[in-house]
Amino acid sequence: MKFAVLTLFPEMLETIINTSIIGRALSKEIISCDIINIRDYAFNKHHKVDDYTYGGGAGMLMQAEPVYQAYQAVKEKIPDNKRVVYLTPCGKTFTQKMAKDFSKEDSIVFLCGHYEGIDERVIEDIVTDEVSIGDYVLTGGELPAMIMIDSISRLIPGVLNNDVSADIESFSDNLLEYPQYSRPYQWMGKKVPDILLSGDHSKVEKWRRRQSIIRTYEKRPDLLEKAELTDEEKKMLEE
Ligand code: 6GU
Repeated sequence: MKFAVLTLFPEMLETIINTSIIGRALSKEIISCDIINIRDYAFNKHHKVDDYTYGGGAGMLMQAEPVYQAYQAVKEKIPDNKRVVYLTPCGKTFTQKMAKDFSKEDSIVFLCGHYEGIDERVIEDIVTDEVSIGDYVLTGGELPAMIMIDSISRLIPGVLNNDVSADIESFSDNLLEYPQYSRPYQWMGKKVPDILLSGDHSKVEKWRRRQSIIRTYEKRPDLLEKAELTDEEKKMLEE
């Protein structure tokens, strides 16, 4: 997977590319991440990238031309790129299903807006997907881009240590993950549920599934509507 990020604040992206699992995936070259400073493509005297909005109103807008030129530079490096994601509160809310779909692409370009946004004409010209990460307002698209890179990367084979775990966790089946325990067996007077020590793998799996369903019912009942439950499991919740 090749990621590219068009931004006015390239230093914001450093935390994700230098750290932990994503940093390791980059050094293993399973993924790559090219950070492009849009200001480097403002070919005017003061590298100006923003201006007032036509029609008036508070704040500055990112101008079309530097964004367009920055994207042309990306296209030279990734000529077959198909997805340009503009991070905006006006976009479709990001979900695990979207992360899974994006993880099948060969490359994704992220466009991060700042100030009051970006001139609509360049959005119409280059953007294929508008994505939001939730119903609240941030100062720019960099954190949302990092969130998308993180959640997409962990679905790419080889990024996580164990290939199986990416898909069995919360949300892939619209259920929250079951509780987990490590040593010691007893901590602050609380013991690990005995079934987890029984060595009976099928009993453990049944217990975990039940815990997932109960948790989802208690913490995120909205998710349960989309979960596929057996008749027996539905009956359990009615009791
Ligand atoms: Cl993608 N951008 C900004 N600026 N704010 C947001 C967002 C994106 N998603 C939620 N809030």
